[in-house]
Amino acid sequence: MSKQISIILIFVGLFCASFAQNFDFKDQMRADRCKIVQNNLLRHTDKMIDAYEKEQYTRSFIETIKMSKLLPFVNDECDLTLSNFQGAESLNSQQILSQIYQIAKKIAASRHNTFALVSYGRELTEYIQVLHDKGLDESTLLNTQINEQGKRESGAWSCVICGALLKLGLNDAIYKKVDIADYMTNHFCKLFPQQLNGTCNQFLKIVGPYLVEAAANKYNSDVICAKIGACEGKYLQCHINGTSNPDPQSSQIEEILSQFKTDQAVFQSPWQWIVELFNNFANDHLPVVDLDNDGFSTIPTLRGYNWRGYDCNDFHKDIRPGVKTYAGDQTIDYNCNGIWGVDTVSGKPYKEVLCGNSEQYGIVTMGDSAGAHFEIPPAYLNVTLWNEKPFSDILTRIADEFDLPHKSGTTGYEFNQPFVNSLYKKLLEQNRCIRNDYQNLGVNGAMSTDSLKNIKAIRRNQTTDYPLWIVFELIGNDVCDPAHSFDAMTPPNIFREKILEIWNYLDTVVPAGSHMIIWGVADGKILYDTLKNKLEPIGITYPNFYDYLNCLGISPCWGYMNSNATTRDLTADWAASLNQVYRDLLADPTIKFNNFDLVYYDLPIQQIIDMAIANGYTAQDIIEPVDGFHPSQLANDYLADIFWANIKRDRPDWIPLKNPKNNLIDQLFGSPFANQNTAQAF
Ligand SMILES: [Ca+2]
Ligand SMILES: [Ca+2]
Ligand SMILES: [Ca+2]
Repeated sequence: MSKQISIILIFVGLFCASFAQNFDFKDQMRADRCKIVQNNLLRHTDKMIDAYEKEQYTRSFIETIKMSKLLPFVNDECDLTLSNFQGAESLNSQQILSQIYQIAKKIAASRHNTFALVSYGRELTEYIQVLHDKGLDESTLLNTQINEQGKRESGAWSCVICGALLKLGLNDAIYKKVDIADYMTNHFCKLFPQQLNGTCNQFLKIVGPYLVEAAANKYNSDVICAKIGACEGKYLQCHINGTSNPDPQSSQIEEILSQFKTDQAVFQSPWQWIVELFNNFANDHLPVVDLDNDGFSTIPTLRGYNWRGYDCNDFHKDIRPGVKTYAGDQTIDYNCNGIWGVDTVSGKPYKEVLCGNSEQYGIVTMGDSAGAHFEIPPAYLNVTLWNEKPFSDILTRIADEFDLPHKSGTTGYEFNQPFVNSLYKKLLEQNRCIRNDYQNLGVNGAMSTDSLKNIKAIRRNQTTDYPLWIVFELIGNDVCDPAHSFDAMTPPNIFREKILEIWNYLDTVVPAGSHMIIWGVADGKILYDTLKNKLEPIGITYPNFYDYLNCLGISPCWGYMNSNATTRDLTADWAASLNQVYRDLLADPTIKFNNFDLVYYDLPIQQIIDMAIANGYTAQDIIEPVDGFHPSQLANDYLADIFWANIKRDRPDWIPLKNPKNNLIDQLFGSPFANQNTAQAF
């Protein structure tokens, strides 16, 4: 038996011991919950053993942490928290500590290391303390090289994040009128949530002296990032401070760099821990906390109910949003719409009395970051707007992949927030019975060639569930990603093939009578025209910002976010050729699906701008200010109105009739438009 398996068994033993200790639960429900957790854990342990045998230690360790971290009630009821690792210490087992140390070392050696370090920095710091107490040397933990693959993939990101954060840090120090050394010691880590402090301090211990020295020598952020190794090779040519404000000669950078390299003892890429903040960790885009495995969750983030309707019973897979029929519906809210029980007057179930013959559609969004509503908060980048904790919500933001599906124009449900309006809201206004029936499958960076996998995360049963409105949108990545060259854009014939593949798959999973609304690929020329003379929140012009991201090779849309007019025009032509594929498909009488029909629209950017101006806003207000690319909150608001009006005009039969019982439902079960938390049907 390998050491790794032994440690897993020890963990399992500890977990089981904690179950044993808590076995005197008075509440049977709690015991049931713990049992489910235990089963999940055992299932998970099998996966872990498997992973260990394949030597994928780090992922499985992170998953274990996730598993124990992300079951909120478990912390109280089953005592399955990470403190069990600390329990290992109380057993006084040098062997266990040594194993934790080994695993931690492997985490440090992998490209996933910094995700673990950042997200669980506090715990890891505790481990390090324990290791230290046990006479083990923490420096070995830190003195591990990031593997080559990780470096290659993240080189540009480490450079931009270093550049941006350092520019911000230096701006902030100047703004606060504090000495840079004092700033790094006393302010920098406090900008982040407390959970990150341990990691941040560890990190500063390593790079802090270099930052202070560099700042004292009045190097700008580009030079400092080169000096500490965050920017290397070709990325040394990219300057966030713009070409009009040239950095010291590159030979000087090289000299500094070579000096740094001889000093450098620890991290190869010290900014790696922040780089990883931006990597998606939920690769399958399914809820992380989902005990009954029905695809719906009880927590908002990590693909939970910010993305898909709230699971009103996470211990029963047949109880979830969207279900049409279920035996025993008189006593159970089996479809989580908040409506259940029996009408005492008629003696019939409320489901029948209030929702009976009404027309019901769930809504699902399929596509990219625009559908998921990507946003980097502008306040992150403007030090004059910083409060004591400008990044206080960064963990939540990360846990939602920097998306705001709960505020999107398709599945948004936080109706009490400014400019939150959605097609889900429109459907809900027609019929309260669809409450909670939404799914947002948007994935940042998605394009036609990789979307089938994302879309398989849909949870719909063709026989037991209501039909869907499907918003199908891939508005940019096929002409934007990934290699910043026309050669990397999706050719129309491949686009056609991939779209058909996705639609054919959907025909096998969506209930009959569903409808699909297609948004075309954006003509993004308008972005540059609108923003060319404006300042990006970090304090440089958009053309400078675009050139910087293009230089690094990480622009979200090289073709449109480009100071070269010919490149922008050719990109728009390419987008038009892909939209022609949609038109041809819809015009072809041989392309038919059994379970849904389709309608296509160009993305109405000009119409959104016209609406913004008519309402006293500017064209700039419809674009996310930080990335200068995505539709803003205001644009999401208008998109919902525009597409609802389009469907009403062109496909009036798709609009469900207004349920005459809406007011009665609001009286009996509460209005979805009245409560703070409108996701939960309680
Ligand atoms: Ca569930
Ligand atoms: Ca459920
Ligand atoms: Ca119900």
